[in-house]
Amino acid sequence: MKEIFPEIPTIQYEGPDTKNPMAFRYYQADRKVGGKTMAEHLRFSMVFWHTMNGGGHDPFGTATAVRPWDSITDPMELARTKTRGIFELTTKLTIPFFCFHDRDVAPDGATLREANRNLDEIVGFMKELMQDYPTRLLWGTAQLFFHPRYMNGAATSPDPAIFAHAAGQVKKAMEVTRELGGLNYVFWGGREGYETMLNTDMGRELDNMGYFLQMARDYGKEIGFEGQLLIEPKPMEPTKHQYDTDTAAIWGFLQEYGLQDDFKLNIETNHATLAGHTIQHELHFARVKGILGSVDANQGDMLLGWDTDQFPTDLYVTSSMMYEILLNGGLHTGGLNFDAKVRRPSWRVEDLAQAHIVGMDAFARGLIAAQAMLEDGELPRFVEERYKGYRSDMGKRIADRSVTLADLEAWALDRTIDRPESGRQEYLESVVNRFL
Ligand code: XUL
Ligand code: CO
Repeated sequence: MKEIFPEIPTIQYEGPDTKNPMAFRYYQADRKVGGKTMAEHLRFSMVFWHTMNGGGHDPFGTATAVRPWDSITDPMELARTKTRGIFELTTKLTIPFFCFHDRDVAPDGATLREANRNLDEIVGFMKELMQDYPTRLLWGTAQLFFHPRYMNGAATSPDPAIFAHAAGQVKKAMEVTRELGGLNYVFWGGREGYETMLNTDMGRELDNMGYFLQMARDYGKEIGFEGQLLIEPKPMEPTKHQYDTDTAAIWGFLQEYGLQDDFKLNIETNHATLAGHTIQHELHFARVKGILGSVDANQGDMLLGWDTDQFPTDLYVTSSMMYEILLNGGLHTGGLNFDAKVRRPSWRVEDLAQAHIVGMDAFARGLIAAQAMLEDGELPRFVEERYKGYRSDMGKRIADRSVTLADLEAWALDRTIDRPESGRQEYLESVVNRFL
């Protein structure tokens, strides 16, 4: 078969001193870190939408990227070529997984039936490619935000015809994800939110979204989909306010609609920062609640207030992420999915490969650093020690939930209480820097 990306070689590990931009400096798939290989820890994934479809468009300009399929005009031939492209590129980069939205792999249709027919053809082709390439499906999802019908959301649209269309679309997307052996299925409410309170019945919209997800959960069970269902938080963009704002908001939503046993979260770095959190905050919250499912790995620009979806290169951030992931016992069925796009001026195919390489190396270094922090033990010990009061005396009784306000008042009435131990943040930051 003729290569689609002849300019991209199979990427190999050459070590930290290499000057070769088409080699890994830190990512060594079979290197063991704390008992598991890097490949087992990191479970990288490539996205179809940015990597195959992204052209570098922005609100001020058309595509800048030069791609091998630029001269293809037939939509199905184009879809097949890009599909072959993602299998080839993941394999050359030794990325084991990919992710897609239904409408970014196959052309839409005038009706749902027509769109399903296009999707079936591409899914059949993906199944053939899976025989020749090692690439597997991390997750599938339905794209419920591009077509004008979804301008007010899908499950939260004021129009029931649109709710129904979206439900049919999700049903099909779940079926093909199962057919392809997908390990997870993602719900990101593209426009599940509102632009103005003046025209919005928020209570109804939230209830509809809860019902929509209950139906999807039940249908997954009905068809024997064994993958993990994931919701992806994002506070804004494209709508002004999105209901799946952050991990804490989704945690509450899952409880209210009885979804807490069936859903986990797909947490994205740039979405965390848009919500005013660090990604470590989001991963930590999900971890302690038992709902850390998977990660969309990218980074934003701290000077820009939108979802820039840059490739992750910040070692301080990747270390903090891997720290939480190690404490979570790994990502299980999830992965580190590069939901990231190259910058508009990075128009070459080589830039696509190099963007993934730097991202993979950044997480390999983050993993090494996080494992070293945990083995050293000073950081976890500090936290353990900070709460030691809850292991004895009055603290233990509070921890055992065996006191009343009156008991505590009696205990506190005649004691002089000054201040707790120093938090020592600056010192702890110096400990982190020892490992970077
Ligand atoms: C959008 C985003 C989506 C989801 C999948 O910001 O992250 O691409 O990951 O729908
Ligand atoms: Co994402």
